[in-house]
Amino acid sequence: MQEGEGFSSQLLRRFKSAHSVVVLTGAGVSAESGIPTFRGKDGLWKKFNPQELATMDAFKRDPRLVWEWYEYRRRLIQKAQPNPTHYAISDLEDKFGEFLLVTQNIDGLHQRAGSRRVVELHGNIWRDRCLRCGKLYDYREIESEEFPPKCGCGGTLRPDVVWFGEALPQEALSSALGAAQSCDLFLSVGTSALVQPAASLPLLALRNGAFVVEINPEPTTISELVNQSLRGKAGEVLPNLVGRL
Ligand code: BJW
Ligand code: ZN
Repeated sequence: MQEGEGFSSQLLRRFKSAHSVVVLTGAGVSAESGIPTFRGKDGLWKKFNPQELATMDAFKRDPRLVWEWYEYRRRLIQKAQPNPTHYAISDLEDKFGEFLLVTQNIDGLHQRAGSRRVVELHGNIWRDRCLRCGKLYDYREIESEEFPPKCGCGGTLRPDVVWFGEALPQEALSSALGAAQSCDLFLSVGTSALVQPAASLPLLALRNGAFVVEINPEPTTISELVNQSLRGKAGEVLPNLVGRL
């Protein structure tokens, strides 16, 4: 286990020789931008019950409540700026022949930091989808005066994010699975690795011979399984590591 400056020579060697790299990110990456994580001591879900808010059943039962929760989170995200971790990941992209950023985050901060090859596993909070016809809307272009807003077809709009019990976007998931299977270096940053199927990606990479590195201030379900678990805040560890490459 290394922190800050003290990266092992094996770790640096693996990074320097890697050709194909996958980075998986979770809410911890945006924590240093002021966006609360889901679980953990300051997690969103200490205050809000996910079963009441992040499921289709909840939305059917009380769409206004769920919309208000997303409106609250959009306000938080709108005020937030990408942090040094987002920029370090964007810099990493240029250093390798093959690179894929797989994010569970719905906040769009990676793209704002310049990342281009990004797969969003759990959707994006700035997009809405009609429950009736499936039409996608940029949140900022919604003209409906109703709340919750309606599509031109009369259907109710929902945030285009993935709730519990829902399938992940097929193309995003298959790109992520393919990249995890064929990469030689896999970096898991700021995720508790509790939510499936994203949580299986580092293990899939490991099984296929990749060197797997985790960055997290707390131990997670995969810490004991990966090749190196770097215990620290992503914003302190990752820019430092990228600066050494
Ligand atoms: C730092 C830091 C710093 C802090 N630096 N780090 C039993 C077994 C297996 C699976 C299941 C099961 N029961 C149910 C399931 C399935 C379920 C699941 O996995 N549940 C588990 C909780 C058990 N999964 C699903 O339902 C998925 N769909 C599915 O399985 O479909 C099957 C299907 C197939 C075909 C047809 C139909 C269905 C969907 C999962 C969707 C998850 N959605 C959410 C909400 C998105 C929208 C929204 O934001 O509102 O996604 S849940 C929430 O968790 C969100 C996140 O993306 C996701 C992951 O959380 P993440 O990112 O790891 O955050 P945290 O808070 O957990 O962790 C933060 C970490 O950061 C911590 O470790 C901190 O220490 C660390 N940290 N500061 C670095 N500065
Ligand atoms: Zn519609």
